[in-house]
Amino acid sequence: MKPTFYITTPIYYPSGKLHIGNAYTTIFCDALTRYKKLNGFDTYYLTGMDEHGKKVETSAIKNQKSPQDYVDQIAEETQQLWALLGIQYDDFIRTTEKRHKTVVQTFFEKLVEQKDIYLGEYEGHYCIHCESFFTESQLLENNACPDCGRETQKLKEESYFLKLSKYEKKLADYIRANPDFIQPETRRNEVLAFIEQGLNDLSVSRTTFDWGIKVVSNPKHVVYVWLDALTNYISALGYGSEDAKYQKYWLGDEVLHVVGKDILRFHAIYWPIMLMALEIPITFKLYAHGWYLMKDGKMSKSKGGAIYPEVFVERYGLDAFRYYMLRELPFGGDGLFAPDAFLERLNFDLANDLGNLINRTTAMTEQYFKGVVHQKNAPNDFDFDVEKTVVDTIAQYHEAMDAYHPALALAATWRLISRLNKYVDETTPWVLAKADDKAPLENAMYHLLEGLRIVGILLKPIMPSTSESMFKILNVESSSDTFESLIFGHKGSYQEIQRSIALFPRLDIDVELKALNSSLETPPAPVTQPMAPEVSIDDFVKLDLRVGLIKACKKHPDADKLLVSEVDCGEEKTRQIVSGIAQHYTPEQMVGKKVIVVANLKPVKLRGELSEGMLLAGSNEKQLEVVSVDHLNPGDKVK
Ligand code: ME8
Repeated sequence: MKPTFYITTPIYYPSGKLHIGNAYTTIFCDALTRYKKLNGFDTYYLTGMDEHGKKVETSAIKNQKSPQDYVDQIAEETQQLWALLGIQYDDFIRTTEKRHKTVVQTFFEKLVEQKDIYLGEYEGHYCIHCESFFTESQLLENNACPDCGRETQKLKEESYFLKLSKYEKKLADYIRANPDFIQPETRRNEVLAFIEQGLNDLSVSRTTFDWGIKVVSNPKHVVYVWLDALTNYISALGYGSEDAKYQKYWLGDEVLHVVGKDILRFHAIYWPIMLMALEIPITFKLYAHGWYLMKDGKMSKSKGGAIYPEVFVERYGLDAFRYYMLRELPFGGDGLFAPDAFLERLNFDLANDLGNLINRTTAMTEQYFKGVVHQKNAPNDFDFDVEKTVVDTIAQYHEAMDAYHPALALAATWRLISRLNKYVDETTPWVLAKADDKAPLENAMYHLLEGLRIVGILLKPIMPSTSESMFKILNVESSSDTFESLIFGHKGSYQEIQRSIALFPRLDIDVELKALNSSLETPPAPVTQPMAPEVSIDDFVKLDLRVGLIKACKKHPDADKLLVSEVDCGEEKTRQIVSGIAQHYTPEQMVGKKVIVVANLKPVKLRGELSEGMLLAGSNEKQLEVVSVDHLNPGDKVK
């Protein structure tokens, strides 16, 4: 039976469009999954969305959508992005799915029953962005969040607590006894130091909003979004119901959670303690990677000002982007994502080193041997070193990939590529071609072709379509493109080599930099902007649009961005409509306006206030304007 490998990304918040930082984690996991598969593992790759919590609710309101519609849209866009990036995941879990909610509710009740979760009261500063409470002493100046620097809100609420303190010693012992549980080691030390300061019990429910999973025995509480989210790693495997996947993969051979350094504590402390309390085996290892930074600092989904993958993939191809992403970030550390460095890597590593080697080798094979080359016993002084470099590279590559370190695996592969380029200069095939005896020339060409075949195999997990093109050009049959065939000399001869088209054309850096900078400066389209799919007139007439007169308007008691209006739509009673326009209009400016109302929209509660319809408004990056009319009367139909 094949050994199993279960790998997970964090589940992403749909608080905005996903950027290259999120793409990094997902490509990283994709490359490791492909590697393990090629290495004979039965793999299972899970990713998904973390769809509950105040932050998501706030983003939905900003986009004038119900939370469910909003998360549905982002989940779809995210899956489109993963398709664009060639991500081969096996499951995409969304925390709003029933299969997930049931498991979270069962866990919560079990922990309440066994008194690992108890009811108390919480007073503290809450950061909506990080979905975390902080004590006064943890805050930065002006009550700012110590993790993200945003303003926190003071909250006091009844809350359930998870008894972290009860498990703190057991967890520290576990981490010490399992040195490879948290990687890299610096992160492990950070976690141990944090535990040694003593763990406060964790507030694990909220009563101030309701976009979350309800606590069954006390439904005015929703489960804290992190407790909810962490459970995805086993709810997706059918834990507690049809659990064949749980048995196979969670209790299997290798389980890896890949996370960014900012969410280490949640995965290294809360998650294992939850599992300990639930008596579920801790089978996973945790790898915390660093961050891609921009020249002016951190990237943020909700604040905007991030870099998005689409520009790079569309202009330079997917493999160039995957290569850069996995090559540039050091193990566990941060790295800079800079367009000029990206372009230089494309020119040096891909066009010069790899592209040139392929072009030179195939052109010479065609010119000297009409595309047919056999292994020849006509050694030269440089063969041994090339063959040794192949063996060393393969070993270093496996070692690096097994240690979850694709950047090192790529560095090793590029050492082989450089060695092969040097071999061309050393053997000077164009000089050998002048001799009558063609065996030494054929031997040199064979070394280059075999070297390229090996490079093609090593690139499979990271640059899958490049290796596919290389195999087409070199006419490598499928039995010679596997990990088992990573042996110099495995393929005895080459036939019908195609002269390659340039896989990675050399770029004019100045021209590209200008083009890139201008497309990066264009702010990304807000999620509501792309043109929606075509609808028929039958769909359109389903909307009942009416003129509404704003009779009264006030600020929402619990949300700075919302106004609550009383609107006369020509009916017996006025309607209450909540709109996300408070940053653009005062309540006084709204009263007396005749607006356009979507009158047959299903009522929803927005932060506890009923909203029976929606006002039409147009907006761009800078402003928002409510659509209004002058001469029509309340209740008039708009078509
Ligand atoms: O944290 N470079 O979701 P999220 C590299 N929902 N990685 C980055 C990055 C950057 N610039 N910016 C963000 C959450 N990330 C939770 C997870 S899991 C049970 C719940 C990484 O969408 C970040 O480190 O805010 C994290 O690992 C991931 O993107 C998701 O972030």
